[in-house]
Amino acid sequence: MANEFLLSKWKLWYKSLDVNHDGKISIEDVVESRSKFSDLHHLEGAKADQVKENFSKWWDEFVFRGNQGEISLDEFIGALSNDFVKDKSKFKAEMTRCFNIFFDVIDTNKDRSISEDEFLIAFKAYGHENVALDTKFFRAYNPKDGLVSLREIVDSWIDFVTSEDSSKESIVKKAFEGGV
Ligand SMILES: [Ca+2]
Ligand SMILES: [Ca+2]
Repeated sequence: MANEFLLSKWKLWYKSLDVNHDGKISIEDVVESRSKFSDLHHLEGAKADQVKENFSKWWDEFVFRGNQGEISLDEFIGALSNDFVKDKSKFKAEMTRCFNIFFDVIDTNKDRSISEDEFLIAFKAYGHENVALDTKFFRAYNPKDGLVSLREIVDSWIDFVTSEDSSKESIVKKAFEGGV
């Protein structure tokens, strides 16, 4: 069993993926996030199709985890718990892949860093509409010249979903608890 600290972060993660705020994660959240993301980036044609495919694949593999088009909080926590308990280093490797892929999509100009614009668009697309809170979240990474390296952001998320060490400050946890 994962400790309370990690369980509480998985709950925050689940909530953060409920794009349409109806209390559960379903295919509707996938559809809404990918279409908002494409709209906000003004993507059309092949580029929009690519994003659609990337988003769907990511949700299927890392969120639905074998469930069909809907996953409850209990199922989500149960699936993460299982994998975590079975093999922690494999779980960490899987979560590394998860956020490498996620932020690779968010980094639309492919400069291996995340700008405030890219960050705000991503969070808006995922239903986090409070721009002031999203901006505060981004700035907690102490951007240099307006940019945060992909590595730093990805590492903060891997830590968020895998670390049982409650003594370490988590930018992601703090942001979600602050209402992002
Ligand atoms: Ca939902
Ligand atoms: Ca970028």
